Formats: sequence, C-alpha cells, structure tokens
Amino acid sequence: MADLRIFSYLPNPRIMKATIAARLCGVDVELRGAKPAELKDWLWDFDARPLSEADRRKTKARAGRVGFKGGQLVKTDAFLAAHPFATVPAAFSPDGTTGIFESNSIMRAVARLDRKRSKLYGSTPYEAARIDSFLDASLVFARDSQIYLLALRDPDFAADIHARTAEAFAIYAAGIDQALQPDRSFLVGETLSLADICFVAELCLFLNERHHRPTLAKRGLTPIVNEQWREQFPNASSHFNRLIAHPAFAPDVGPYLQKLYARAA
Ligand SMILES: N[C@@H](CCC(=O)N[C@@H](CS)C(=O)NCC(=O)O)C(=O)O
Repeated sequence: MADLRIFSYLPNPRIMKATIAARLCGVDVELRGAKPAELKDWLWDFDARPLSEADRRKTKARAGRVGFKGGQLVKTDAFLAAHPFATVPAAFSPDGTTGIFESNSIMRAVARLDRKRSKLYGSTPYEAARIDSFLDASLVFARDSQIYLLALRDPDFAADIHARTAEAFAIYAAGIDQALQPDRSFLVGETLSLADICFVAELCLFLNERHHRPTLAKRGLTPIVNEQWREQFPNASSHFNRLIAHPAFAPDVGPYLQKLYARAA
C-alpha cells in the first residue's frame, strides 16, 4: 500500500511538488486520475475510478466551481468529508480517512513521511518556518496565477487581469531573486528544500499562459514570462533552469515542459 494516494487531473504541476519530494524522501506516492476533460467521467473519491453505471446511479453530480466551472462532477459524500473545499489534487492517508488538500500541504505531508532524512523541510524549526514563509508567498502568487490562467480561456477576459497578474509575478519573482542573492544555491539554508520545489512547480504551471498566446495577441498583449524575465530576475531564472535538470525534478518537469513548449509553438 502506498504512503499517500493522490487523485487529480494529470499531468498537473501541483502534483509535481509531491512527486519530486517523494523521490527525494523515498516515499511511495500513488497517483490516480486522467486528463482534465476526463475527470467529469470519474468518481471523485478515495477509491477514485472511471464512473460505472452503478456509481452514476448512487452518487449525485455537483456543479464544478474552479477550473471545472460549467461542468458536473461526481463527488462522493466521503470525498467531501475528507476534502471540504472539494478540489484536486486531493491526497489521502493509506486508509482513506484523512484527506489532505492544497498542493503545498500535500508536499509537506510527503516531507513529514520522509524515510531518507532528506531535510527537505529544513533542519531546525526556524528553517522549517522560513520554508513555510516561501510556501505561503508562493500560494499568494498561485492564486493570482490561477485566476489569470482560467480567465485566458475566455477571449473576452477582463482587461485589467493581465496587468494585475504581471504585477503579482514581478513581486513574486523579485522575492525569489532577492532570496538567492548574491549567489546562493537554494532558497532556504544550504540544501534543496520544499521552497525550491514549490517555486519550480508554480512557474511550470504559470508557463501555461503560453498556450494562450493568440488570445493575448488579439488584445495586444504578450505572455508575462517572456525573454526579459531572465534579465530582470537573473537569479530566479537560473535557479529554475538549474533545478529542472536536477535528477529528482527532471522525470516530471522534463516531459511537461517539452510538451508545453511543443504545443505552444
Ligand atoms: N490552491 C489549490 C488549487 C486547487 C484547485 O483550485 N483545484 C481546482 C482545479 S484547478 C479544482 O479541483 N476544482 C474543482 C471544482 O471545480 O469543483 C492547490 O494548490 O491544490
């Protein structure tokens, strides 16, 4: 039995947080899920699976709210008890009784299950708290990033959203860049931590804006992460480039970015 089960649409950079940490911690994570569009035909449950006729009869469908707006999702009562915000990624303890939500918390759960003394969650309470600080700052950015990426699905997206998100990205990237100055190798302490993993995953997710280049262009806009970001935030950008080649990151991030760049081109 795996140490943690995660149900989500796949691939999902939010899940990379947990799978990268799992490689470094020697933790066994089981992934269940399918492409985003297919999750409407899945039972949202600890025992997540493609819906059978019996599942459809037994469980009522509910309106999706974030990312699945306009669709109907079949979430069991047990799923809602374990996951009160009803979102994916949705992690579960091996017996299915404890739901863990929010991708940063799922990643923290992996680090707490650490079998390799990886120190991914810091070596002291102060380091752990500083890692939390980066995870909180990342979630603030992630919220803006999510609103922007979902808005771009509509060619008539609200005019101010691009400028607001550009500002949010500049604040986030500047903080990361500052934390790496003058030539630090990691965001917290002297070794890789959850803070570095979270940064890479959030940026991978944000790079999805590239898929919406034509929509942006119609409004006279360009992607927020463009060529200039390397010059504006050199430490943050080289940190990202260094980490995506790291053996614990590459199996997830490599294929994800390859597909993203190929599709965006
Ligand atoms: N901040 C959360 C975001 C999770 C989230 O918003 N998930 C959306 C999909 S992008 C969801 O599950 N929506 C379910 C629904 O629409 O009912 C995390 O990092 O896990």
